[in-house]
Amino acid sequence: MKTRNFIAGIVAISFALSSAAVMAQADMAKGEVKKIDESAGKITLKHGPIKNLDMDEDGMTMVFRVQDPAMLKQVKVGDKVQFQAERATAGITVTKIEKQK
Ligand SMILES: [Cu+2]
Repeated sequence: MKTRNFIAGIVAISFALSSAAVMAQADMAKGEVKKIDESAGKITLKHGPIKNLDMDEDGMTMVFRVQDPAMLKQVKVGDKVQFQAERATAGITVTKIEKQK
């Protein structure tokens, strides 16, 4: 009986983890790289809605800071990307970016 509860617990945990991963994925905003400024650590993205920033409009172009300048090496102008951004004191900052698959 104890073993069965343990297994049920594992199943519940892995289910919770996988749905959290799905939610994180759904939180990614879509965009297109318009400009990269490595020396300033900035990227210009034409982006779709960004739910966590209360940006609902589609096709808005704006400049973002990047959390880590190395992120700018992962993408190039013209790439379609998905990304996460947060409001920080220094400005809106991209915390994660990857090419759209
Ligand atoms: Cu915007």
